[in-house]
Amino acid sequence: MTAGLRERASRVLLANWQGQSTVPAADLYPHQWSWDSAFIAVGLRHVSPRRAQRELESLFGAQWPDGRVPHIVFDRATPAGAYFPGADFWRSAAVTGVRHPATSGLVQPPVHAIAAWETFRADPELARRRGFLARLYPRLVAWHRYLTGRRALGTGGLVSIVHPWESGMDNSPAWDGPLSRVEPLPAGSFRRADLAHAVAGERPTDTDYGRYVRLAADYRDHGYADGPAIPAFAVQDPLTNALLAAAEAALADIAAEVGADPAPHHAELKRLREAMVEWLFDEGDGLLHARDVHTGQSLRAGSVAGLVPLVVPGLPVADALVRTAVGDRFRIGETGLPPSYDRTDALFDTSRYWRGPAWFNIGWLLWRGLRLHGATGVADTVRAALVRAAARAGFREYLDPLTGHGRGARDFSWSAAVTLDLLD
Ligand code: 2M8
Repeated sequence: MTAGLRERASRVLLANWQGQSTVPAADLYPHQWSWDSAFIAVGLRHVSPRRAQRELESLFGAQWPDGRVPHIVFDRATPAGAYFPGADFWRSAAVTGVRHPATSGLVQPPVHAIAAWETFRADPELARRRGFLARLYPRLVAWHRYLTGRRALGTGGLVSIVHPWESGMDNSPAWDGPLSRVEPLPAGSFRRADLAHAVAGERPTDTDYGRYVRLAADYRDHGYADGPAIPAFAVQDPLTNALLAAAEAALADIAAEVGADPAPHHAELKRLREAMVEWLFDEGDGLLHARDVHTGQSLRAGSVAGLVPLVVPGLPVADALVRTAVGDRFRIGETGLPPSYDRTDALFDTSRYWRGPAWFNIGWLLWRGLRLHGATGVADTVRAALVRAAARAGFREYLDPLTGHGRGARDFSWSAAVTLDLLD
């Protein structure tokens, strides 16, 4: 079964490869996405280390002069109406001066340095010959500097995201509170393309979209400037900050490999780790919660994002997070499929996107984090459950966390990619 699964996963990645990068899913997401590409590289390195390197290189080829790595890099060959909001909505060239590739102006969680290091490790000789890390390192540094410099909007020195799309967990119930302050654009004022390829009950609502588009248009109309005014939606997200901290650890390894000084990256890891624990960790709850930059309030919610800090080396509250992961709210030790939201909460929904379904990339992150902190038994359960789900349901975008039934897009790239990595 495992041999066949590896083969099937590779075929998905080969089919979704566009020549320089990989689409998350052929119809629903026909361009390159930032954090998808990182997870894809982690899997692709087992199929073709060269392609995995190119995946990341093409993404960073679209990096903005200010260091931001855009969340979507648009494929010129794809018809304009295939995805909304498309290149004509974002108008990136007005800010970057670069017409091709056109990109969005938002970002996604910074998992790239981790992917770059894993990609390097798959074939160090090839990577050295191609100057893979030597070329990528300064770009990764600029990317992290953009986040810690331009996006340190609230107190405590943590990075803020300014749109739910930046969290990667678009319609998480954690965002319901801050989003309720945003007046949605009327549904008729734009045309969603996602519903042509997906079940409406498994996607964000029209009201969600009205708010997403309003926030994105406002950010664009302010020239994608990060200040002095703080956007209507601005939160310090535990997943984004945790991945940045873990990525700084990877950047220290990369720095050592390319002959640069790893010390600043270790220092940055320590700083972010301390700030996360101080500002986002809730001891009573055993979880990290996002913090609203406008109110300074903790957005208490049962998002699995609050467990992702397990990926951070040396996290002092790791034991508490492991207890929460195996407790009633997530039950990861029994099912192995981490729900994206607290299964005991009234807002938990087994089918609607980031409001409950289990996702392969999050499972992969928790698998790594659990192993890092010595919870190998739970990590093994997660690994086995994800592999079993992929074998039964195929490489679906997400899964019903209670039954393992597939939901969302089929032949979804990061599901195939992390399965390949888990099988290795
Ligand atoms: C989903 O987000 C996009 C917007 O960026 C969408 O719904 O159109 C999310 O699941 C996000 O995490 C993911 O990167 C993207 C592509 O797979 O799809």
